[in-house]
Amino acid sequence: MQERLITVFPARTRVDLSGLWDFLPLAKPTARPPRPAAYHEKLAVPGVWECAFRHFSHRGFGWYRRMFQFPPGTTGAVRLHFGAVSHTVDVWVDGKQVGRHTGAHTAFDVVLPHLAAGPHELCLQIGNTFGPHNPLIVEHQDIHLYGGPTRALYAEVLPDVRIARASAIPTREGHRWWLDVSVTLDRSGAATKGPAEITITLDDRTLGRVPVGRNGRGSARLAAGPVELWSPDRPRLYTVRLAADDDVWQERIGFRTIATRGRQLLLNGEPLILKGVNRHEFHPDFGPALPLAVHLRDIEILKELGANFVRGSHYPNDPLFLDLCDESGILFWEELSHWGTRLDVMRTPEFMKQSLAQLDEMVEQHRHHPSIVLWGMLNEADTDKPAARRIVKTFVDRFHALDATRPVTFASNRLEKDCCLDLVDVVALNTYPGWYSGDLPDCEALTRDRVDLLVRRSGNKPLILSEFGAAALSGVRSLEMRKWTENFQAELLRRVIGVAQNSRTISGVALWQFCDVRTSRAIWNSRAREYNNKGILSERREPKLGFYAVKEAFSKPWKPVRQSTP
Ligand code: ADA
Repeated sequence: MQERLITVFPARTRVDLSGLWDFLPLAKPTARPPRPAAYHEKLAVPGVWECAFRHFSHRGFGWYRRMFQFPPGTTGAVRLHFGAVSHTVDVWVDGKQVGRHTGAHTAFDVVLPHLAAGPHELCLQIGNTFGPHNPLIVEHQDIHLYGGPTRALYAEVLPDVRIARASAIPTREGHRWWLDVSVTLDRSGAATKGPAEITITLDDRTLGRVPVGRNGRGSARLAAGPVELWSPDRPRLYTVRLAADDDVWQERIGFRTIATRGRQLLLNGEPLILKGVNRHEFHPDFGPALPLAVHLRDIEILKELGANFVRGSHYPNDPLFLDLCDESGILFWEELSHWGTRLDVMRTPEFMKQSLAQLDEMVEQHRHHPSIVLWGMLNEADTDKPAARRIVKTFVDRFHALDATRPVTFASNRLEKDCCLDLVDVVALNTYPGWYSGDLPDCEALTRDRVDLLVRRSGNKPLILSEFGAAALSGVRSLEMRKWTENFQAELLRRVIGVAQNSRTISGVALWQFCDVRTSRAIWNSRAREYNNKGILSERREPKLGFYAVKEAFSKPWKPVRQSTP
C-alpha cells in the first residue's frame, strides 16, 4: 500500500509489507512470538482486527506474522518503516525482538544493521489496551481506539552511506525565498568517512551544494530563486531533492507564510478565514486504516462543501491525507493525541515523556506539508488549573523551538477560568450552544455570549471556534425541531456559523464533525448505535441536511476580521 504521494527515498530497494498476514488474538501478551503453526487466521495489513466482525470488541493483544525477502543476493542494513501501529507494538525479526513503539499515530523505524539474503520472519505483538503505560490513548475518548497496523509499512535496503535525516524549509526574508537545508548522513556502513557533498535541486533547478563534515552533518541557506506561492486557490507544490552519492531524499514543499497580526490570521500576508470541519480518520469498513480512495473521496466532499480547512481531531494524521491536502489546498490543524486530559494525568512523567516524543515525531515527520498551518495539543484538558501552565508552556516552547514558522494552539472548553490562553498564538474554543447547553431558539444568543467572552479573555489574538454541533441520526427528520434529527442539526449549524461569520472577530470555524464515527463503548449510553452521530455525513459519507446547510453558510460572505477589537 502507498505510504505517500511521493517516494521519500527513491533510490532504495524496497519491499512492500502490506498484504495478508497471519493473525493470532490473545487476551494477554506473551514473552515470545507463537510458533507459525499456532496462527489460524489471516488479516489484511494495513488494517485493524475490529474490522473482522469476530474481533469487533477484542481488547487485548494480537500477534501478526509474515515472511519477507529482498531480491536474491541482497544483504546489508535494512530499515523497517511502520506508518503507524495502534496502540503499542513489539517488533520481532527471526525470533529476536528488534523494536518497540508506543503511540498510535506517528511513524517509526527499526534499523537492522545487517540482514542476510533469503527469507525472514517478521512478527508484531500489538496491544490495544488502556492504562498508565499508554496515557495518550484513553478509554473514555469519544472514538473507538482500534488495534492493528493502521498505515503503510515496508522494508528498505540501506546504502552504505545513507541520508539519516533531512529537511528543507522554505523561509521568506523580505521579498526573497530561501531554503534552509539540513542533512545528517549515517556512514556507519562505509569504510571511509571523509568529507562529502549533497546536491540540492528544486524541481529541475540545481540550487547548490552543501558540504558534509566528518560528523556527518551539513546545513546551508540557499536562494530558492523565483517561486510561485502555495495557496488554497493555487496549491503550487515543488519537489526538493537532496542527493548524496548513493542515496536521495525528496519531499514536496510549498512556499507560503502563515502568521498572526492582532486578531487576524494571515496567509501570504492576507487575512485568512478558515471554513472547516473536525475529521476523524474513520470508515466503518476500515476503522482508521483508510485506503487512498477514501481519503481522496473525503477531499472531494470537503471541496463540494466549500470547506478550506480540517482540524485533524485528535491526533497526528496519515501523511497520505496530508499529501492530498497539500495538493488540493485544504488547510490543516494537526494536533497531538490528547483528549480531555486531567491534571493528574498531565503531571505524570509518562504523559510528558510520550507527549514530547510524539510532538518531536509529528513535527519532524510532517513539517514539510504546506497545508499544515497550526500545531495543536491538549483538547479540552484541565487548562483552568494554574498548575497546567507549566505543562502548556513546555509544549508551546518545544513547538516554537522545532518550528518557528507555525502558530500553536489548543482547544479549550473552559473559557471562564482557562488560565493558559495567553501562552498560545491562536485561541480556540469548543462550545456546544443549543446542544449540551440551551436549545435551538437560544443558540445564536448563546454563541454571541461565548464569542464576547472569548474576545474579552483572549488578548488580541486570532480566534477559532474549534468545535460546535449537534447529533443527527442519518435519515431521521421531523416537521418539528426535535433533537437528534437532521433538520435540527442543520438549523443549529446554520445559526452558529452565521454568528461567527458576522462577528468580525472569529477567523475560523471547525464544526463537529465531518462524518459519524464509531465511539468508545465506555460512553455508549449517550451515543446511539455506539456512534458519535454529529457528522454532517453518515459514516458511509451520505450527506445529511446539515451538509447542505453548511455548504450554503460557507458560500456566504464572511465579514472581515478586524485587526483589533474596539
Ligand atoms: C468534545 C470532544 C469531541 C467530541 C465532542 C462531542 O468537544 O472534543 O471529541 O467528543 O465533544 O461530540 O461531544
